[in-house]
Amino acid sequence: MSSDRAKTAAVLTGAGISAESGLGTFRGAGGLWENEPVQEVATPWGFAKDPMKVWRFYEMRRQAAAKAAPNAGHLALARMEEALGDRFALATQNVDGLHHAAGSRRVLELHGSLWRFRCTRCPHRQQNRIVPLPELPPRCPACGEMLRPDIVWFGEVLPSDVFGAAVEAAERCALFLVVGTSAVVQPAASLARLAAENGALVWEVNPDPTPLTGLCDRSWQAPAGAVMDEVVEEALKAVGR
Ligand code: BV8
Ligand code: ZN
Repeated sequence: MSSDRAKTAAVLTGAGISAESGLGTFRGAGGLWENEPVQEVATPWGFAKDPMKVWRFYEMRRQAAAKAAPNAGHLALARMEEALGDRFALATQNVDGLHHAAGSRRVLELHGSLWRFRCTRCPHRQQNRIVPLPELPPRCPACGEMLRPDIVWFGEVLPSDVFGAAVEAAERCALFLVVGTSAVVQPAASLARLAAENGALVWEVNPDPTPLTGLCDRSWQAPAGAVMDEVVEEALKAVGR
């Protein structure tokens, strides 16, 4: 490992890190996808077919996320950023905003955010934390057209600047942490393999095994909230505070 690589750490999180904040994960028992077929609520064609169904799904998620507080897992990662500064990068697949709420300042939101809308016709974008929304679907203040959640649905490309930054962080890091993701969604899940191919240590935190577990140098088969303080301490030792 060359000297400049010994300095940086990168993290990829998924729905599992928000589980202990009371937010549903997608796959697995009671998951979000169990009640709502993905095709109908998390794809552009589902939105085109029945925008109100999609808006009700996201309104329900906004209402749940508005009541959720960051847990020890989110807080540990905010402390890790504090300790490492720009030698740290956090990419999340989550759209709930809980990393920001925990104090993380630079969060690469690979799949967008529940708290941002964009217009389906003009360039208007907005932050929107109004819960509940007074009307569904929300309308564009600039052109009157329907707004959509600023979220990356299946079949849509990830924001290239955000994903590009995550790729760069994965390529240059000495340590890559994967926390709370089933590692089935691409291209986010590929970041861990990319880090490993570039010589990084890969550590995983997940109560269940995933397709990445085999390539990990260390794994904690435990809930993130219970072990992230220890994982962060070990990580800071591994990359040097
Ligand atoms: C793209 C936004 C292409 C919505 C999400 C066929 C057709 C079309 C596309 C594809 C296809 N086949 C493959 C693809 C690619 C597709 C894909 O990967 N599909 C998978 C399912 C096979 N990917 C895409 O479509 C991506 N775009 O490829 O574009 C393209 C290319 C060029 C040009 C045009 C197009 C877009 C992917 C993004 C989709 N949007 N979310 C929303 O959030 O509402 S993905 C969705 O899954 C969420 O973002 C979520 O974050 C993500 C991953 O899920 P996880 O976070 O891992 O959550 P999950 O429930 O799965 O797992 C939770 C884990 O936590 C479990 O392992 C559990 O054990 C663990 N856990 C539980 N409790 C805890 C815990 N861990 C720690 N602590 C705990 N307490
Ligand atoms: Zn508009």
